[in-house]
Amino acid sequence: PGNIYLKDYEVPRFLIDKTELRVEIGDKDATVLANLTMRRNPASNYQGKSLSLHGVQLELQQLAVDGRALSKAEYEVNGEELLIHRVPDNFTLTSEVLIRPRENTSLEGLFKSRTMYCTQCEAQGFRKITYYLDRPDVMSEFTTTVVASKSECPVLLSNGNLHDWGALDDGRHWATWHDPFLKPAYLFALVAGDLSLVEDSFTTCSGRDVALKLYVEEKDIEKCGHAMDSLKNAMVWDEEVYGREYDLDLYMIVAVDDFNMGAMENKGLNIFNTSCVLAHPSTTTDDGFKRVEAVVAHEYFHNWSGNRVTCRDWFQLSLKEGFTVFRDSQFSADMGSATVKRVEDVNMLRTVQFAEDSGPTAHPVQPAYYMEISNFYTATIYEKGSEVVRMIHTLLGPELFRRGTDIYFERHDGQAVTIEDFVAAMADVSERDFTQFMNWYRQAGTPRLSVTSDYDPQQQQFSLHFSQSCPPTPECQEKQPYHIPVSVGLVTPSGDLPLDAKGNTTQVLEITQPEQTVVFEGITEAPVPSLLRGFSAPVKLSYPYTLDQLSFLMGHDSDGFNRWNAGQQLSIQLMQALVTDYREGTPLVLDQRLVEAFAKVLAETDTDKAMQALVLMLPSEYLLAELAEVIDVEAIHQVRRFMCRELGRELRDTWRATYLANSEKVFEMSGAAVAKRSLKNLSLRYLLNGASDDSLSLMHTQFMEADNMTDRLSALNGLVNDPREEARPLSEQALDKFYNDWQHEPLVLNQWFQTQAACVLPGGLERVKVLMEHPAFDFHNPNKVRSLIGVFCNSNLINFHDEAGEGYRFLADNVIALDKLNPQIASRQLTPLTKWRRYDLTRQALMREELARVLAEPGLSRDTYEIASKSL
Ligand code: HT7
Ligand code: ZN
Repeated sequence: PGNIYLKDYEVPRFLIDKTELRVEIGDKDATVLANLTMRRNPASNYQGKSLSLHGVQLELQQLAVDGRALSKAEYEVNGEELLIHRVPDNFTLTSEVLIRPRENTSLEGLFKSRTMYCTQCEAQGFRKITYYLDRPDVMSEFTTTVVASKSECPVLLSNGNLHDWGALDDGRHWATWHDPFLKPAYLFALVAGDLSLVEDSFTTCSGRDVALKLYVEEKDIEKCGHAMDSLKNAMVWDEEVYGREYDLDLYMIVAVDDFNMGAMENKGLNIFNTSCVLAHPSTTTDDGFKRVEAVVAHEYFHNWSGNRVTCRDWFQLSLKEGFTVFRDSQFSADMGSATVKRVEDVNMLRTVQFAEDSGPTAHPVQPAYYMEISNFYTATIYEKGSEVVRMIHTLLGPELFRRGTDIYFERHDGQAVTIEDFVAAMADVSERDFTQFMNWYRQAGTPRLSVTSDYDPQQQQFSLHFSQSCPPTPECQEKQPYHIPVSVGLVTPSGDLPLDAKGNTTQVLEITQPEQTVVFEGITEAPVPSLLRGFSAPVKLSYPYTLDQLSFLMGHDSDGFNRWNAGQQLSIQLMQALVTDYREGTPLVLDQRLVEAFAKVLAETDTDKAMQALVLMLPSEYLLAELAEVIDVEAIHQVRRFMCRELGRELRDTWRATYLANSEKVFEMSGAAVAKRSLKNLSLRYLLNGASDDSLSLMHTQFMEADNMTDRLSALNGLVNDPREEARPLSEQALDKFYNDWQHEPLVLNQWFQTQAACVLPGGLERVKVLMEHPAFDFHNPNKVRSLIGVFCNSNLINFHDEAGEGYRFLADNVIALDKLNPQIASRQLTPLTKWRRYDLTRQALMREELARVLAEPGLSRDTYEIASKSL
């Protein structure tokens, strides 16, 4: 397989004004009858007579142009293309194909999940349903008739509004749906199954009533309330913050168990992975609740950023995804704590996206080429894309940014456009030049920003010197400098210094040169600079902070994000020094400054408890790995354990007091209660890490008595990871009890698999292999694969990277097996092996060997081939 290049983009040669589909779902297979009203595209300079359509795994039964059946000589099927040799300028194309949803394990196109039939068409799944121009710049008006057995599939859904329905006399029934909005095929959806309904309604800002319908399996009917509330909150928020009103009379969400991603924003008919829509305190953790809120909002926001204004081609994927992630992060920040949300997002960006950006699959937010588009639903497109939009917001300020989005939506409503169109709207409202800023979209890699400072007491000047660079990435060796908004404050013991006549204490500096100095005048005492407040740009910042300066910022910075960040930098510096000690065989000693800093945070009474918990959480092993020159798995793991143990031991009484003070008798779902639970469970974990005598019984009691999944799972995690001999029977009992109590809840069993897959005690791989044989494990279900294989390989550093290389062999074997069933899931699972260059030479060789074995596999999918070949 070869690459597809952005520079080769051509407008479509033909357009499809109307798409009429009749999908008949039978016992064994389905037939799809398509009537396409087509015409030559006046904007194309193509003069030829032939028409090329996309189609994959379709069994063609009939083909006609303007009602005349075509003879075999008039068309040919070449691989994934149907070529009709001659078509008129305006015509109707009729085709009938046979497809096999029951055998479709790729979960792309039309497939069966448990008792229901459903579709996934983004990015190129529609071509598995019928022959079509399956590209986002071909937008059409869809009318869809779904036919299926009335007893097996009482519910028949598609996009838009229900137009007509009826019964056939053979036990089947039908429903016709019409979507008045033009849309590309990737937003098409169809569902047929036995589903129960939760209904609500929403009155839009202009007074229109919208019916809200959530379709789930009957057993899940009690778990829909949170998604429905989140949807209504998102609808109000988008009206208030972006002026966007919902446009159809109906908004439907369907929950399915087998789904490759989190959810899909099909027009008027979102399809969700059950894990991103169902929530109940007894089965779902607080983090799970937050995820449901965020994903429901994300898919809803796509109705404007993605559906009404869509992408011209898949190189523009971040136009809808980056922007929509930015919108959903603003929403989550408004629904809860903005600083907590920012910390969570930045943690994810630094561990996952920065690692991607420095590896073999690094790509720009607007890639210049790809082999398989499904591989480009990445942290770079989504999270870095969102950071780039956030920087525009920072540079323009909220009012101008809103004017920019208004202009963008107005100008391009009903169109398929580019990232350049989005930025042009921002440039027009602000009269700013975004030429250099476009480097954020076109260059891969994480820029480094080194900062030093000088203070001149005579001149009362404080200077900051900035030096930026960006390491080479596969597509670009020499990087152009970036336009970096750096939000800065100057902190002294008496508070932040005013930086302008208005008394503002934060200023956004615009760094555009490779080397640049900024001088602050009238500075009467030497401040500690608070740099990149709120993480104003996705860069790796370095400043020669002393440990004392970091402790000072932890206590004094007025920017909540930077108070947290100072604590993280303090821990990172100490951990990195201990990693060196560990490698050199020097006994490990914990710096008392960290203990003091932790004690101070624990003593605070006026801080948000969720924030307190985040400050007290040490950087993860994966963050330390990302920062290391060569990843020393053993040293990182042992040092982090050592720090957790020492902090647990030294502050034992405080952890216990904090645990007790934050334990509530009655469960509550408020923000404050969630924050309390996170601080309580963190305290319990430190008690356990410090091996306090009562920690096991506290943990066990919490597990047995918990009335919610957050507390129960937190205790289970603690027990399972406790290295003490006496913990083993308790942990085994707890795992058995958990399984027995929750065996009928697939989503809860995912957590059971995850907990065991992430267990850091020796023997991890053997445990995972045993679990793969467990009757509740299902290789066809992506959630199960992610929970067991994914968690073991991505979140269990010490066990996966065991130096014998068995973990690598296990992953390669599974990728090869998965590739035959579901290439999208297979290629994603391969990610940890692609990072081989970061490890020691022995591990490098073992990882490469496994990658090479995957690559040599005959019949490998384009998805897995792209990742394996680019990594080697
Ligand atoms: N826009 C959706 C992307 C998506 C997807 C992509 C590839 C394969 C399967 C998929 N399911 C959903 C999800 C979103 O970002 O909102
Ligand atoms: Zn999205």
